[in-house]
Amino acid sequence: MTSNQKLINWVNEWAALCQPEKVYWCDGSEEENTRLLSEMVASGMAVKLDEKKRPGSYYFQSDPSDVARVENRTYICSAKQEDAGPTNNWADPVEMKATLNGFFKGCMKGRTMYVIPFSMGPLGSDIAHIGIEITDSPYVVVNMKVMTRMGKAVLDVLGNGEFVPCIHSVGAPLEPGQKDVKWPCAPIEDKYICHFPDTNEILSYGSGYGGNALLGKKCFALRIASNMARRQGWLAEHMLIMGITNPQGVKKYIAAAFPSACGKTNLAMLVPTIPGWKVETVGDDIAWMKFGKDGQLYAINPEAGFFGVAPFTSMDTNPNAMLSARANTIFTNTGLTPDNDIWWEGIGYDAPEGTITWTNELYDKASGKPAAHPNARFSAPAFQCPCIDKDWENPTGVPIAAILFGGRRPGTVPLVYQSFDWNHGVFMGSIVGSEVTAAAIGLKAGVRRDPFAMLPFCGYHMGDYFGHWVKIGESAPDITKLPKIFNVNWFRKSAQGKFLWPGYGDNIRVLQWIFERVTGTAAAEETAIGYVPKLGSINTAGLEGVDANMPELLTVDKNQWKDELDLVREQYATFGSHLPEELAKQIIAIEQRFEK
Ligand code: TSX
Ligand code: MN
Repeated sequence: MTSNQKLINWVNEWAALCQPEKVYWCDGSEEENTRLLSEMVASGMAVKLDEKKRPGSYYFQSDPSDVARVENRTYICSAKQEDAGPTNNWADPVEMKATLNGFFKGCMKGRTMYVIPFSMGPLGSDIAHIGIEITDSPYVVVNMKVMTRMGKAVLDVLGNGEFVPCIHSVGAPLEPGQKDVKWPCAPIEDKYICHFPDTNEILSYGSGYGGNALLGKKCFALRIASNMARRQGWLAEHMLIMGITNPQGVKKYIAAAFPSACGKTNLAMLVPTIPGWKVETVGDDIAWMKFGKDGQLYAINPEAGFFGVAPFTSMDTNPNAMLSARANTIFTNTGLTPDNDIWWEGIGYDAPEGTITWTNELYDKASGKPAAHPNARFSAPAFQCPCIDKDWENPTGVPIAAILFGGRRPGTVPLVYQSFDWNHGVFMGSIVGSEVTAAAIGLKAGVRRDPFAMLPFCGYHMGDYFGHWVKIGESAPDITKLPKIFNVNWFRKSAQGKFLWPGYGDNIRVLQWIFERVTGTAAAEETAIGYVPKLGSINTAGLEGVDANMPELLTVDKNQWKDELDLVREQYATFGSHLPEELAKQIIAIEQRFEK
């Protein structure tokens, strides 16, 4: 299927080490996909869902120990520890390779080694990159088919070119005659998710779940790509991309970064509540951005599907996600209904009698045990999204007019504000944080900082990453064409603990203000922290009771911000000499503006 000798040699070397029963090169065809899915149904790993209710769709339950990304087993193996920074686990690349060699030796015994050629980004796009994933998990193959452009066409584009080598094993060899389990994986202490930024390699052992196993996504498109982007002068970001069209038919694209549990996928597919406005989706998770010849920043979505959190996705909260997952979708760790459909908490209707939980028990609401794991997922093809943008596969990308940051902030942070300039916007990205409840993480409740929503995904020193953003501003071909930068907060609460903003589809009202700041017509008040909407400049027509909340939603309180800046100083101290002085200066500038 390929004459790429480097690729052939590499596959042969890994086959010799892993000792699979056979090696299979994936062609990416429908026939291949259906065959693998049927084999998994036959082996008991998958359940085919009802063909009428959920055509072409399948259900999986993972091992109860293998349900999410494992950050404490995730490593950046750069030559120097300092380059990984204080927020990543580091391991020496030579030592880690030796350790992994021990684990990978014979790890695919009794299994098939699948070779998956995939493209992150539209095939042949200047912004796209090719990877090859070797895996012993057919579940990974069918997920990569949804989440990436995969198969023979990728090898044709690759030719004798470069690829990012991605090696994955569930870490569960089979002895002759040994019966396989439903979801093979290794115990937590044997799991390793390792990135080698100096050689662009990814090695993942022991987990079959999500970002640990679908190596194109977080491992490649963020951790490795952030290193490539740093070297080559572009941006690999944890951002959704959406198009917004106003009633006059003018269209602007924005990119937006949020920490987890802020409703990023909901925003990417928002259904506007004000007449005449339209939102279209380019991507819901990752953006790769490069300057075009015209000096504009262009973004592509490197993915081809949505790997969305299922619980609390409903026809009310996100109809476009529900409709994306109406067919040809893989569901993992949701509940399963007796008529072979899926169910989860917050889907919008009661669980049918006889629903089975993700741990394969009869669902009993009274037990308090949920039917779906909180991190249960759907893998749905992006082209099935009713609001997918017509340019979502445009190899040139889409021009980005604005970049948004946000988080769950019950206090301090206004509904929306705009940065004074690029570096002030970089500062806004660097201080992103989100309220976490004590119950959710078993720690003290409070703001968890997640700069640029990249803390778990930046493949190098976070301080250097801030520096890269500063440099992007400096290297811009035309600074007047740089995206304008905003921070949004849908989650501000009253003293009584009530959300002040309706959120969801009404967020279009905030997007309208942002849109009109970009086009130059919306009114703003200059405050110490940035441009805040002038009272009355957010469109609240038709909303009841919100006008009364607007002053509080837009308040910038000097004392709250003093506390905030103290916390930012603490956070910045952890980056040591890697923190760009341009950012340290921003704190002082804000304090000075408060004193004016
Ligand atoms: O996704 C959310 N978005 C973004 C939507 C485009 N959520 C869910 C967050 C968890 C994934 C939100 N929750 C949003 C929001 O804008 N806002 C809120 C908070 C909220 C919750 C319920 C109400 C209002 C705000 N209910 C009523 O006002 C009746
Ligand atoms: Mn994400």
